[in-house]
Amino acid sequence: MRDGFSWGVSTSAYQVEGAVREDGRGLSIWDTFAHEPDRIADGSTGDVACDHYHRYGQDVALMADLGVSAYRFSIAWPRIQPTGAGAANPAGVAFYDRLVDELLGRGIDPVATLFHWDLPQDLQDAGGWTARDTAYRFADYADVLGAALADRVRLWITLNEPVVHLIFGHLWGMHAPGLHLFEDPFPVVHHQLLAHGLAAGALRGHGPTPIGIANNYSPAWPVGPDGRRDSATAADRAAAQVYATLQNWLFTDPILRGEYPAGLDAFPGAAALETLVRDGDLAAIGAPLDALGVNYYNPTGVGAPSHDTPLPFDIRLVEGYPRTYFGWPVVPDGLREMLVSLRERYGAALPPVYVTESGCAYADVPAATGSIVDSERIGYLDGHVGAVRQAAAGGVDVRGYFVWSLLDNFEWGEGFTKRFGLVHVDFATQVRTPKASYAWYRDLIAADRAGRG
Ligand code: IFM
Repeated sequence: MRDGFSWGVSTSAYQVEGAVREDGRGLSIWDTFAHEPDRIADGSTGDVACDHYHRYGQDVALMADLGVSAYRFSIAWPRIQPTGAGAANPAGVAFYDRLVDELLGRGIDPVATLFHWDLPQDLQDAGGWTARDTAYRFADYADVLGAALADRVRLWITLNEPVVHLIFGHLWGMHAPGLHLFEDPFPVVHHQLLAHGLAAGALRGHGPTPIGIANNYSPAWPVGPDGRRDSATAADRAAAQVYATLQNWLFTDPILRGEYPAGLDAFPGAAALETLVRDGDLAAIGAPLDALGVNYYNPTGVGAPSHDTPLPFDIRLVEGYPRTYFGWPVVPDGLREMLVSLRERYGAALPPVYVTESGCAYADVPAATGSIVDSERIGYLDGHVGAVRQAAAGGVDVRGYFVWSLLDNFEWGEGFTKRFGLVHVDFATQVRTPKASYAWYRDLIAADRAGRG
């Protein structure tokens, strides 16, 4: 990445690309899942999404006008290897070649995520992340990408939010692949981590491009049944610690400390790690990393389990804060708190941090004039940029901030009902309309650049 602070925007392949049956792309678990009845709130799929596959030139122009210095996108594994193994599909690689060249031509650093949840369906049919072989397949895929793009990508992100893929995809079944592995989740944990480690090793063979991983981090706040912190009991506080272990440390300790966190015996199936972890795994997973991606949206309210649940905690709504259209509490200081917690836990082992996702969903209904005045989003982003500045002033080495998202897009199980973009997308016409927050972010970036001289 270039020197100085990176201002960016983020998207992911299945959420924006569309063109799911073009140029030899194979099926992913999200193609399968979204086409099943009752999986997606509005019955939509990512078949077309924002049609970014065809309109990427227009979208990069929007980024250039915004003034961002970096764009974080993800690569659809089934475009590169339609079945998740074997030779690269040249037409799939060519799309990312074109995208990367377009970005560089506009002075924007390409930040490429290798996996943002769209596993090739054939790999899922062979066990998906429950199978150790998927980690080896991922390393081969990384090797293909390294050979094709390492000369131009400025930062690699191996996995996006493995903890969300675990919880939503493999425990609660609300995301693809729709599983409920409450009794035996640790193969999905360890094989994702191993995939990260092996892929990082493969990418290193293609040159010095920095490598990181992005997780979803959230301060675990003990709250009582009324959602208030001051009514939390000792049992709620203990449950919050267990939750923090799952959400924040499970996928980070092995990478930055070379070991799994203490306290995993609170979770069913943790004993399986004894056989899952083979010689050399932790060394591969814990190899030095160049960057940590922090995706932050809100703190999580946690209480002691109050009903029959396979998990050792209850998730509770945090009360006392405004909420986004998603119902998530707006707590900018939670981002500062999380960044400081990471620095305190990992000390010198914490690599430079990039806030790789920060954003919010609001209704964003266009006015009669067509304009979209998303003042709440501006307030949200302003608060979170402020939190980053405070964390940096407090000594956390934060090198970038990426808004989720450039465009309104396919929000997984919520379909198109939740809009996160700085740019409004009319999904019937594909017309893009920058919102007021786009102009606000453009001005912020310009002012920051001017200030830095
Ligand atoms: O849209 C998602 C993204 O894919 C991963 N992080 C959270 C975002 C908002 O839910």
